[in-house]
Amino acid sequence: MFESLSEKLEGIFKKLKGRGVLSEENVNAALREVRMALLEADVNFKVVKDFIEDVRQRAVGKDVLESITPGQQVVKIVHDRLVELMGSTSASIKFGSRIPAPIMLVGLQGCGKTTTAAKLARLISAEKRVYLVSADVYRPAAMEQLAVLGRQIKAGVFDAGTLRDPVRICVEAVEQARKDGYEVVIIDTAGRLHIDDLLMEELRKIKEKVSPAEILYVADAMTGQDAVNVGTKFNELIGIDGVIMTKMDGDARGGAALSLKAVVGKPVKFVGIGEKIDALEVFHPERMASRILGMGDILSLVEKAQATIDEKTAREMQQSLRKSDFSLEDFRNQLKQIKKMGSLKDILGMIPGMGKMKALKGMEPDDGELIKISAIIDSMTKKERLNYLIIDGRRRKRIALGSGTTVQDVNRLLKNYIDIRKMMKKISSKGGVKSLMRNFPF
Ligand SMILES: Nc1nc2c(ncn2[C@@H]2O[C@H](COP(=O)(O)OP(=O)(O)O)[C@@H](O)[C@H]2O)c(=O)[nH]1
Ligand SMILES: [Mg+2]
Repeated sequence: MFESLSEKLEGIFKKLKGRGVLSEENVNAALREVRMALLEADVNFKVVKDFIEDVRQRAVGKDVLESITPGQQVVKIVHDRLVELMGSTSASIKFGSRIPAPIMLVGLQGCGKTTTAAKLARLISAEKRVYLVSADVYRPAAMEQLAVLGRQIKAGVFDAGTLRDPVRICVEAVEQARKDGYEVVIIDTAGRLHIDDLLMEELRKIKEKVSPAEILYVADAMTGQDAVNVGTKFNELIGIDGVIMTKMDGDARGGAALSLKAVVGKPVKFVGIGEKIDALEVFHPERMASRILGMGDILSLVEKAQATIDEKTAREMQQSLRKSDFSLEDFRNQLKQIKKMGSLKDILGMIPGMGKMKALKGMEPDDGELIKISAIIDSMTKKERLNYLIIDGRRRKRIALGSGTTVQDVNRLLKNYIDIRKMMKKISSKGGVKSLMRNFPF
């Protein structure tokens, strides 16, 4: 998500922060580069123009240029402006007071509505009883697709039987949900390749009959500015309360996510980051801005950890991440837990500074590699595990032999470990992750 934009901005700001003194021309030059980077990320042209102009006005003042840390001040201005651009605070779903609360998903065909309906049901079902209904009577197997997903997450799914009218289906589903004591009904609607009058008419009727607590527009990030234009139309014709941006895991440049709030006026509430049922995240503008600027996202990391492993393990993990004597044994345990949470690269990218560590880029162990790493560490003596410095060439050979690997494997593991250890040292020497977050990079 936003990798290429993030890399460019980090490069631009690194130059800026390296200077002790900044002139107006320095700022303008940097902002020209920021402008290019945003346009290349497919952010709406007008949004970019306003963004740059606004940052310029705030950045070239005396307060900033004559401060002790002008470069960092400029980065902070860009950061704050990015947060505003994405809607400032994370916007949660408003369920209203009616029970059940209908949540209606709308969007073009293939944008990910059905998948997202199930993902959203899974997220919400941590707190509320959720019922799913498909109003897609056109695409063969559309209803079955939702039913299958619904079974996976153990949510209730409305059986439309012989009903063929989408509006009736929704009305009866809400009625059924009420009878069965569900608190939320997620309505998955049909899509079309393009916006057309018939579809809009149908969606309007469903809206009128069901009065959804929220209508969420599901946007495919891969379609770039089209997603923004289509969103504008849906908002004009139906009225939307927020956006779910799917496929942010793909090569989408992310520009749509940065433009939607400014253009359509509705916040992105969730982002889809994969095909799996758990690949949906609450969208946090503040954290996203930090991530884009390479400032890491320790909060998301902790949240993700808490969702996957229990809170106690998460706390221990945080503690050992901070521990200065991060031993090879800790390293092995971390890898095991991180594996449980999903992609190592994603997780490490959230730790301040980690995103920048090239050494980590290629290091995303699959299960096979994890077994290898465990085998190597198992073949070490306790003394070696606690003090890697004593592992000389002779010991490396012995460890390789004992673990059925090669000396190169052992070398690589030690190098990765030493790199990560350096990171950990940095984090702990500044008085913990929290203080690092506060001071980094301003
Ligand atoms: N990579 C990725 N694929 C997604 C995401 N959301 C949906 N998809 C895929 O997009 C395709 C269309 O999804 P579907 O839910 O059927 O779209 P619908 O026509 O709007 O209901 C499916 O292959 C999904 O697996 C996402 O966040 N990331
Ligand atoms: Mg569908």
